[in-house]
Amino acid sequence: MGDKLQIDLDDFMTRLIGRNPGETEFHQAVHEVAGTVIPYINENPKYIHSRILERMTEPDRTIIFRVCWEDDTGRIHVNRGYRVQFSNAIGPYKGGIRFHPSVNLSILKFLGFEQTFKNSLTTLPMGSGKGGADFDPKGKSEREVMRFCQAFMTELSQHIGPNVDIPAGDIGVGTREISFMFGQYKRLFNEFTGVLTGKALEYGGSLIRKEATGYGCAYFMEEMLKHKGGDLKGKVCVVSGSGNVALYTAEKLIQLDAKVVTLSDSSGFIHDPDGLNEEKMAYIIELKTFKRGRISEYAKEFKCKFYPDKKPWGIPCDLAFPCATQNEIDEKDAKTLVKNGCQAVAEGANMPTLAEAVEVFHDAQILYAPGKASNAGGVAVSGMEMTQNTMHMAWGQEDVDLQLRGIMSDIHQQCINFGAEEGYINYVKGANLAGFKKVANAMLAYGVV
Ligand code: NDP
Ligand code: 2IT
Repeated sequence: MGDKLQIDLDDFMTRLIGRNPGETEFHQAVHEVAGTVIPYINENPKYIHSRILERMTEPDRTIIFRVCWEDDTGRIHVNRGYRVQFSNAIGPYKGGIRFHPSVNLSILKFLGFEQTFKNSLTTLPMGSGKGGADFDPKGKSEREVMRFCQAFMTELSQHIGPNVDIPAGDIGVGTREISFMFGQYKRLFNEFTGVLTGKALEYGGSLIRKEATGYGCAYFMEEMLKHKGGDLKGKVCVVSGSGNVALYTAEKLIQLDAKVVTLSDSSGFIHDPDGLNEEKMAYIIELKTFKRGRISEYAKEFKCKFYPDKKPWGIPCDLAFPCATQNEIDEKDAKTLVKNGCQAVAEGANMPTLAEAVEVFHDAQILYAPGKASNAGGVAVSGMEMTQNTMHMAWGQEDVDLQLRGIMSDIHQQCINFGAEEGYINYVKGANLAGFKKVANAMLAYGVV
């Protein structure tokens, strides 16, 4: 064998960066996981000899394709489509599709890699994947979005299937886009199967899937506070984003008697010191989901302040919920949050907190839940959607919500089991180790494949 009996983090990262030049988001995601699992691997040499970490950081396969479509004026556009099938060690590839101009291979590899651990934590049998395109649905007509989705699915359909790879939504991909893609898959294959999740209720979607990531995020925060003897009642919450995850995080927080005072989009944030309520939520859900408007319109409607081109982390709060995108909390933001008395952070987005900012939270010993734990509710209910599709039946709302709560509580327990330190729960370490162990053991069982 001739291998050294220990893995060194710097050495491992140097080799990973050499093999994947320029993929900075992917490096960032791997570094976070490697930093916590390498000490564990070094205590368990079976994982070293079998090169588990090297294998886990190399996707099973990456598919990159051209997507050609015509806009309403007849102009032809060319976008780049991707599907990164990361790991099917514990189940078929599973993960979202992102349509955003910033999409590139690095971003999709970081998301696919994170998904491996997240899906493992859900307790359900799901492998990991992520896909998308550098297409911007913003400002496009319905028919343009439809034509793009059809063109995208025409190629993607060759590589997915209900037992192979089951995509879902992510940034820029909601029920509308999933519907167009499902329709195209059905047309191409003459098959009605659960090949996508996040479908509308009329054709095989699950109740609570739309709400699941946000609700799960609020439930996870509740679990963290409960473990320390606290609760959500009256807590001032700062939420970023105003998409699928942010809106339903806010909705559940309000239902659980917390006070949500901010939301944002890529043009800035609103601060509503009185807090959002049911009526304001109904307005903003309509504005964002159906009218596809801007968050600044909320400020006009409810006469509160809009801060253009700013992030909400300077607003004093008890709890923070980054729910927009990656790397939205830097070191300075983290210091501001801590200085202003923030007690806990639960990530609705994937990797919204830079490594230096995570260190600030850990140094201040505030509760900090990484997205792979706190936003796993979305993919968990996707897993339930797959089960319902296979059984040709639909579960009721309470049933799905109860299962979602149970899974979030289970993930929290796994974080405690693997992340408890002297007087502090290190949720990053807990989530990474618990997620790693299940996948690694499955890989060991398969031998060298
Ligand atoms: P949506 O497209 O529904 O909403 C995204 C929100 O984030 C919008 O308010 C958008 O503003 C804002 N945003 C996006 N990119 C940027 C940016 N570069 N800078 C500032 N704001 C930005 O996406 P989701 O709510 O589905 O996803 C949000 C996050 O949650 C992502 O990190 C995603 O990976 C993660 N996630 C999603 C899950 C799901 O089930 N959908 C599950 C688990 C995690 P604007 O409209 O102006 O672009
Ligand atoms: O990041 C994520 O977990 C998602 N975008 C949801 C994936 C899914 O398959 O439901």
